[in-house]
Amino acid sequence: MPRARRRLVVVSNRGPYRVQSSGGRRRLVRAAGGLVAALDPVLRGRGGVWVSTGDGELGEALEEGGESLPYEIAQVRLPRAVREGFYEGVSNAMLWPILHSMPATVRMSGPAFDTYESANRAFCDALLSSTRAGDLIWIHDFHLMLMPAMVRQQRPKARIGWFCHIPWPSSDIFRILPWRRWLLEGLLGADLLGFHTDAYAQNFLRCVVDLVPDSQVDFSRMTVRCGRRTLRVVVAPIGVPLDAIQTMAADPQVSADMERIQKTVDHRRIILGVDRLDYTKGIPQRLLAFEQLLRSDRSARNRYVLVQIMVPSRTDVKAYADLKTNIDQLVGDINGRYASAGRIPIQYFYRNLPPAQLYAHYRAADVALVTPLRDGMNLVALEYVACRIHGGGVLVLSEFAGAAQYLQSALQVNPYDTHALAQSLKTALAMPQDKARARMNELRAEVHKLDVHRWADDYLEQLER
Ligand code: GDG
Repeated sequence: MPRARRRLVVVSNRGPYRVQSSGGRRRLVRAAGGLVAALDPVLRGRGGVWVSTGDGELGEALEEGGESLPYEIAQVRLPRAVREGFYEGVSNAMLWPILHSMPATVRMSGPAFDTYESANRAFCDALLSSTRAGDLIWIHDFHLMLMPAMVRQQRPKARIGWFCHIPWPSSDIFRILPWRRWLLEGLLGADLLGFHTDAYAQNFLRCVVDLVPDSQVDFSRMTVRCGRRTLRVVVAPIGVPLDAIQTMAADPQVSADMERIQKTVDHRRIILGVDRLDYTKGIPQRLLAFEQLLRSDRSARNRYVLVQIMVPSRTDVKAYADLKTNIDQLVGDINGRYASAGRIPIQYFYRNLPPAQLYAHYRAADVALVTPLRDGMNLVALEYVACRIHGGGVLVLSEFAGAAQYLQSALQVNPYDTHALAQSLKTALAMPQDKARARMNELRAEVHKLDVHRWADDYLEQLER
């Protein structure tokens, strides 16, 4: 008889839903971003608990009835000063740029690291009080790197996994962090550490060799021995919920929306960008490449439109506010110079669209332009492919996204090279239908392999083993 499955406990900084109140009614809205997009379907399918920060409002809304979730929610309340230091001061201002190999954007603040530790401790306490021995604990992302060792100390026999949703840099870059060793030792409390690509996993192992002297690393087995414990490092590329996306994309309402979108842009061919507003996503680079296309070919403005969907993100952080201003100016400038009566070259949304509308855009787009300067995986690239249920469409993909390792049939580009990016865009737009279809079929086979449920099942199976 198969063993009963252990209960799954997911831990992440951001929770899956926030509560939106309007007209005296409360509604759950799913949080934007790749981590939630990946894990919500997993917990919906398998049940369990999600531990995250929150102010208790979500719990109240669920108790009130009306809406329900097929899994439990446990929330960690952080005092404001801790939350700011941990989230903005350390996670966003230091860890995010270092792990994305962009050290020039780092803002160091010494004392804030105390708040990172306090926050990890608060997560650990909440986890221990809302779970029992025997649960499978799966901690996510760079906000919670100290937590595996903290949990290990309290529950020596627990099964603890950690997954890195973003890239892992070379040891030369990682060592810029003053608390580098402390962070690594925090992670070494886990049993299984997951990364999207082999390069990230190898970088991590190299960091351990260089910075944690009393550990033993085996690169070919991908194990680290520390004291009497051995932990494993695995390459586990995340995917998307393929069946659910395809079903939704085929919905008649989505088809109607797709036609409406095409009509709104006067049946120009659509180039699509979808991102959380972030300086890692290469949004200005994309706009400049589109501008170059408009400049080099006078008829382009009558034939093509760039639809850019941008979800607000980290709006309190200065680097993000500055980026927003920069993008607004670029869009305004390009539209001002290249618009003709009734035809605006860039259609720009700065808001979170409902999934059905997002999928209608993926279906309407002739080209998806995914140009991150660096990105752990990039789910937008996978979602575009998943939505192409009738085939066709061209994916232009940055070679610096983790997804590029797996989506070899995309048109791969270096987003720093504006000229090359503009050339790839031209190639994508000029690609003969049969060639585009053949490439898209290959991409669809890859995205099929990267299904998010399989990703979670494989990872959790290895964690339980
Ligand atoms: C991190 C890593 C890694 C975007 N606009 C709307 C919307 N979105 C959704 C997309 C997609 C998600 O947000 C973005 O995911 P990404 O993977 O592209 O990027 P990050 O948020 O940076 O995610 C990344 C990921 O974690 C998973 O491990 O791939 O590398 O940085 O799902 O669809 N969703 C809705 N409306 C929008 O307007 N509903």
